[in-house]
Amino acid sequence: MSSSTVTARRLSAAALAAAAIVGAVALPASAADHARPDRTKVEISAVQYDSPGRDDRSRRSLNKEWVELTNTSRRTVNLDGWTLKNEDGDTYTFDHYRLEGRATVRIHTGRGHDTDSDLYMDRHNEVWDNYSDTATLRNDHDRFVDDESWGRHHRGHGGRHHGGGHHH
Ligand SMILES: [Ca+2]
Ligand SMILES: [Ca+2]
Repeated sequence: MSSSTVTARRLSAAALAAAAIVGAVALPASAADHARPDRTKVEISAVQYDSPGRDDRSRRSLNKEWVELTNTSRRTVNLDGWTLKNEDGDTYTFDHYRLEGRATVRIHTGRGHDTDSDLYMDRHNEVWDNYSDTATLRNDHDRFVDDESWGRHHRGHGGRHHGGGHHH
């Protein structure tokens, strides 16, 4: 195999996955190009797209619909200006929020008071489709960071992502 394969192995799995999804990120042409292995590592770690129980658009129901982001690095990441978007283009923009190293934040759909561990979109309608949707996270330069799909878009990597929903 060529030397680019060796270089590729040094990239983290996350970086490779991101590169595969955007499809536009070129791997280093030579070993002289650094692979920048220490990029910020914030990922969508969980999605509860189907709020448990009846979806009645109440604040309580909307806030049981959420997305969690985890900072897998040790360093605090400033999420100011980052966006979280659904397939319809409904967008939540982070406002002066800093996610500490190894920390997880839950972004609820409904109204509420933001804390270090919980943020609220203040929406009056659900944002994540129960059947099929994609949550996409982009940074303040509108660059792809991570996404998570479910339903018919599911890319088939093992178990299903049923947001804690139980069938009755
Ligand atoms: Ca939903
Ligand atoms: Ca439900």
